[in-house]
Amino acid sequence: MSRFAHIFILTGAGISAESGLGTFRDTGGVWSRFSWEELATPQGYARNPQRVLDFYNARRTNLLAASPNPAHTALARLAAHQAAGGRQLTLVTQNVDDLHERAGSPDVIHMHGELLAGWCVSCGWRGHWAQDMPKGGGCPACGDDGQLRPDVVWFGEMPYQMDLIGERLMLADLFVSIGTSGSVYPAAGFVDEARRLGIPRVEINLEPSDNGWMFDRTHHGPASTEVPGWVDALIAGSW
Ligand code: BJW
Repeated sequence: MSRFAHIFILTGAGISAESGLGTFRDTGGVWSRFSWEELATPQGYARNPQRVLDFYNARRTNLLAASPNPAHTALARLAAHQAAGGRQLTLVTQNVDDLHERAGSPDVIHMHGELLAGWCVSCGWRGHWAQDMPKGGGCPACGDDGQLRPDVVWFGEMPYQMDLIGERLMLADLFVSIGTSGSVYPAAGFVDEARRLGIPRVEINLEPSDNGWMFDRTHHGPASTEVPGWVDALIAGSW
């Protein structure tokens, strides 16, 4: 049985890499092929909405064809184990995909938004959006006057649910980071906050991340094998 009352897990693009969704900063990653300034900032969207919508329409199509891998499934199993023992697991993801939910994880906190959600910059409507996003119109609330954008968090925008995330981190007794380079703030600062709070810290990543030295324990390798192995060990009473 897990010895932890409240496990806080932060995931990044690396956990979905083996599901066929690209990471951002690895060799051949999304930001080596596309300009983040043009595609992931409000200024880039204002300059050329169609270019941004095309980029996210293609990524939405890829996501709909992808499936959760054993790392997603293992975290859902761990959440069920924690709940069965009256303990807690907070899962915060930087990913805009829905693979944690499809694997069965409950209450996922998407701090960088969701690819399968739209936001009308004209009237403020937000909701589920699984098809291509058109330029001009298309908003279910304000119709032709609307202009939809993906409900994702771009550079310079405030990540979602930061107050809730801060509260959950304060209550945690284990911090785990999986598949993130640790280079985008504020998520990159969570491990330092956990360190300040005296919470034990585990990193699972293909290779040491930018802030890998801040972790007490590290597991280096592909998430699809490292995460299930670590979950088995945790449930057996280790960490
Ligand atoms: C595997 C694997 C396998 C591979 N198995 N592992 C200067 C200093 C400090 C901060 C700033 C600064 N200048 C600007 C800032 C702020 C800025 C920022 O941090 N910039 C940095 C780049 C410097 N941050 C922001 O603007 C954020 N907002 C903000 O700060 O508001 C103010 C605020 C302050 C304080 C509190 C609250 C608010 C917003 C950031 C928004 C990021 N948006 C994106 C795009 C989302 C939509 C989309 O998907 O298109 O989010 S960018 C992109 O990066 C995406 C990701 O969620 C995010 C993090 O990437 P991630 O997940 O770490 O991926 P990678 O590719 O970097 O790493 C993958 C890892 O996996 C690697 O380590 C691999 O080794 C590993 N891996 N295969 C296991 N099989």
